[in-house]
Amino acid sequence: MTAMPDAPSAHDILKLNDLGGYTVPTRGLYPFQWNWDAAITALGWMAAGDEARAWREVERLLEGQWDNGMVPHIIFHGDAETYFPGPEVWGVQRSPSTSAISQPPVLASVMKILFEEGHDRALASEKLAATLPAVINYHLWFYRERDPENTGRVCSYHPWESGMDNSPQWDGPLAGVPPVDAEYVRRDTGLVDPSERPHKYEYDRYIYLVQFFQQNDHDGEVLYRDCPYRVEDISLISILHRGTRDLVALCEADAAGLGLASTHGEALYSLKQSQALTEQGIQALWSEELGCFLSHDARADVLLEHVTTAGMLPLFAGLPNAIQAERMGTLVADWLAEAPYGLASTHPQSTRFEPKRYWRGPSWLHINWMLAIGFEDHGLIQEAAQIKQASKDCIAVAGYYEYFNSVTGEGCGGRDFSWTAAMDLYWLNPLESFTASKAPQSEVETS
Ligand code: 9WN
Repeated sequence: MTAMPDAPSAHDILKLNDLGGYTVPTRGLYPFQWNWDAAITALGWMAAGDEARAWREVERLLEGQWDNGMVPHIIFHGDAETYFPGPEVWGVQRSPSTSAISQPPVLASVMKILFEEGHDRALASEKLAATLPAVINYHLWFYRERDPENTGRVCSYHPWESGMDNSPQWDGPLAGVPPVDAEYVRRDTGLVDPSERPHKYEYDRYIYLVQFFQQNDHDGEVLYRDCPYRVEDISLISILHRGTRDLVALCEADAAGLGLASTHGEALYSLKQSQALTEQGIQALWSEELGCFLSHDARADVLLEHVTTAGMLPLFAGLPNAIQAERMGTLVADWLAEAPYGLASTHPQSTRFEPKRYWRGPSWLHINWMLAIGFEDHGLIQEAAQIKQASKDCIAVAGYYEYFNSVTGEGCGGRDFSWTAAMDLYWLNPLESFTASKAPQSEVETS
């Protein structure tokens, strides 16, 4: 709940950003539907009392799914001049046009929540049955295409695929990517303060990769072999793992009476094998010295030694053992002491910490939500509560911005932002009408 007088409410923001079944993250800066934004925003629609609209968000996102199962990171449902790179730069020939990479698949975990907490049971069962097969294919695609060697650690081909675009984690691997050999005009820096955005150095390489995908016809085998950027991304691995656990649980509990476990038996078997691989493979990414998990540059075979919120996301997936979870818990107090409007995306003691530059230090509330769930799942209740309070403080100071300066609480990036509004509605300050109407009887057990 924001303290700003006359500011639009969180629900108003969702309505303002609604372009007809899909919600743009914010007007102008991001005029299309983004993958993990859409999932988080669906929670907001449900919490605002519009369950049908929440499921519609999911359906519209799945309109962008490729035949191979990938759900892209951007779905270009309409035209817009205010974003670069748009559909013509990605060059994907399908309708609706899309980008050619994905994003952290928090969708399955969100669908489990929509299903469990929605009180229109008939709607929940109908929509789950209609959308779940596509999401199963999406997860199968991730493991098949992005971990062909069965390491248990899927990789990403672009910093945008992590959703944490200019995180210090990617500095090393991005240095191995050549700059694009063409002129281009960015739109973002004309719309928000450039000191809150990535540098040209990074954009030159982001765009090189976009061209590289196109030049190689998006061929999975070629990209795995030749893409100059290939990173085992700890947040992607963790969010995928949690999502797979939630998918399997939804099918096996058969709470909707849809017989999903038998219809998708083979797929579930394969997903469970992938889960087992990740449970083993993740340990290669633990840093005993830093006390958190790390991403890994698969091309250079180097662990990326930066303490970031990404490195704590294995908690969300139930991947750390009890000792590792405790170690991560001990980081939180210091982290918040130096950057109280946390949790800062990069640890404030890092030499690369920049409190207002995008993923190099600001706080992002959907990440906080996943971390709070993760700490709570591991019995670290106090850490979860601290992260939740810090998130409330961000909104109280600045309102519904895209992200927040973790030292001052100042709002950064786009304003009237969908996922921040959604996190307020669903997690931080739910309306009484929503909490009173939850349907606890439908909860599905996750093992
Ligand atoms: C590139 C929409 C997206 C988020 C990402 C965030 C930012 C895009 C950009 O905006 O990325 O995908 O152009 O900066 O980093 O996490 O999904 O909100």
